[in-house]
Amino acid sequence: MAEYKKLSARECAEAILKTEHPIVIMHVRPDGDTVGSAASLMYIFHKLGKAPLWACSDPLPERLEFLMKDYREAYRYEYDSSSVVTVDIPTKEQIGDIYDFLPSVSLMIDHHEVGVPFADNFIIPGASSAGEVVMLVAEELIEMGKLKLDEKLAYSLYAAISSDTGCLRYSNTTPDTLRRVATLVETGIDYADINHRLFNSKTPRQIRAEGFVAERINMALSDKVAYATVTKREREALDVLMEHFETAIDVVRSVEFIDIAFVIKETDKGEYKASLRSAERDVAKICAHFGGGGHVRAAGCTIFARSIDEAARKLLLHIERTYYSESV
Ligand SMILES: [Mn+2]
Repeated sequence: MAEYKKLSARECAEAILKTEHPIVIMHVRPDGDTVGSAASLMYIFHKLGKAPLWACSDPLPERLEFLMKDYREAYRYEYDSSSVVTVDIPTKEQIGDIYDFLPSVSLMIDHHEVGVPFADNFIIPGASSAGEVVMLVAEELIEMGKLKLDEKLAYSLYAAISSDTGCLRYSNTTPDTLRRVATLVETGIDYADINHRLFNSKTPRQIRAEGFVAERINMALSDKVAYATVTKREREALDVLMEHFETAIDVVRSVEFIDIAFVIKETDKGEYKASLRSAERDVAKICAHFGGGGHVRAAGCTIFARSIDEAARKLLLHIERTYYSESV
């Protein structure tokens, strides 16, 4: 097994200065953190006189396109001559289908607690967001006199941090996060507009997906768990895509007094993908049992089962065994 170097913020900044022809990679099913962080890196590379490109295995959701509009996506034929930098990606599987076409990864920047490094890396496990980790690197470049924090950089960094902290509401928001955000806000960014785009502004299909899930909330394990399931057929009947269900988990998690919320969706390939959230329990641990992962409070996994109901039963059973067995 190859040994990868753990870099300090300064070493990561130096690696970025040395990178020629960077291609910035976002994770599958891109969220606001990976896109905002990638946009920040694109901006940094531009300012350093490089000509960065970006790539992602999945299309960017419409609501996040505004973050990347000034930057160019790589064509496949450009991959080979590029240095690969990944952001917000804990394992190479999370790179998705394009992994096979990319040259070996030269640098990874991340914040996941659990992962399998696949390149020299700068990882701050438990940091609020990849955006905050990118900001640490930006701070080094600023100190080295190579970069200035201006409104445009602050805009995408703020978007990344705000996205993964649920608008600075979740427990991953530390005093340091807030101090960094204060620095970003001082540049004059319209943070209210960013938050509106990230959290309040939804497409009609996204709202339809949320409404569908809201009507199908089930309670289990003495009302400590709330969940909903969506089959491929139900999704098609609603004329919505997987990506439109991204925020549906927030509807389920808003049920009062619960410990854990989850949504299981059947993909086009007939796999059962679960998203879990909790304010109290370690759901990354639950997901790890099924070969998935994520964060303590927000994680996901794919459950092997013959039907979506069986997938839900398997997940409930494992949650029960892990957290509620004494009370049953
Ligand atoms: Mn993230």
